[in-house]
Amino acid sequence: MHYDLTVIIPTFNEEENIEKMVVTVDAICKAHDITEEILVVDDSSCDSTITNVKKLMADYPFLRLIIRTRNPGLSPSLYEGIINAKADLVQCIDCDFSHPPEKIPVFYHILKNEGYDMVIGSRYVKGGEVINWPILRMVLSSGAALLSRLLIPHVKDSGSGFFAINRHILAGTLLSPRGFRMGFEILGKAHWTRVREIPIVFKDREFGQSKLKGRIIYDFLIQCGSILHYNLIARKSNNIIRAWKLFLHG
Ligand SMILES: Nc1nc2c(ncn2[C@@H]2O[C@H](COP(=O)(O)OP(=O)(O)OP(=O)(O)O)[C@@H](O)[C@H]2O)c(=O)[nH]1
Ligand SMILES: [Mg+2]
Repeated sequence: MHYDLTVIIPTFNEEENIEKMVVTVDAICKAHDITEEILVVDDSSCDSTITNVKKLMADYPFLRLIIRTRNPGLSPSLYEGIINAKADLVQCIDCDFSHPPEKIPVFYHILKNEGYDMVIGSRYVKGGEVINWPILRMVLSSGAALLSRLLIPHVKDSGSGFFAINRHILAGTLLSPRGFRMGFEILGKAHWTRVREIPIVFKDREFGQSKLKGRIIYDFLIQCGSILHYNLIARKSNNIIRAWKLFLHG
């Protein structure tokens, strides 16, 4: 079976959202003639997320489930999903409707028809917005975005979990995913040439609990160190220099 796109949905205890998310993603892809695979990557949820996905699989044969038992975490889950995707073009989207699924065809069109390697749903470009976020979340996210821009300055929202890539950019890379910022890991280490940000309106989750923990700040700082090391000491990539050139010269 040929798939145009693999949509990866990472889950941990998303019983209130998963069914609606799968149905919504499928309806949007069908309406735009995109033959999609939906890949749920679950970190051994203890609610009924896994049961709900298994039930849905009877009606959605293109729905797959990976149940992880080791190395839990959002970025490691997304990486496992990307490696196991059946399509070359891959879309990552949170399960809690913070990311607008109706934008998926826009990401797909830009990757497929405009030759970009990576498309990022950005809260921090013109037209992008965050709705209903507690002030602390806003401060932490903006701080991380600023720090990320010291390394990858031409991208404003490298921490967005709503992104799509052409998997060819991962060939020959050695990623070490941790924390919540998988897109930043790809920007720091993979072989991208053309990256585009499109504005999104990010809404706080309505159902279910946040999985964000204080450790995420520690993970982010280690990730910055890892990207710096990969580029400047191990010299396995020159993405930081390329990103600065793009930022300074357009
Ligand atoms: N597989 C897996 N998925 C996770 C993990 N942590 C979070 N997720 C999923 O990743 C997505 C984003 O997690 P959220 O808890 O919504 O994180 P957030 O959007 O930064 O925070 P809130 O929206 O405020 O809850 C959701 O689909 C979660 O179910 C994890 O450890 N493993
Ligand atoms: Mg969320």
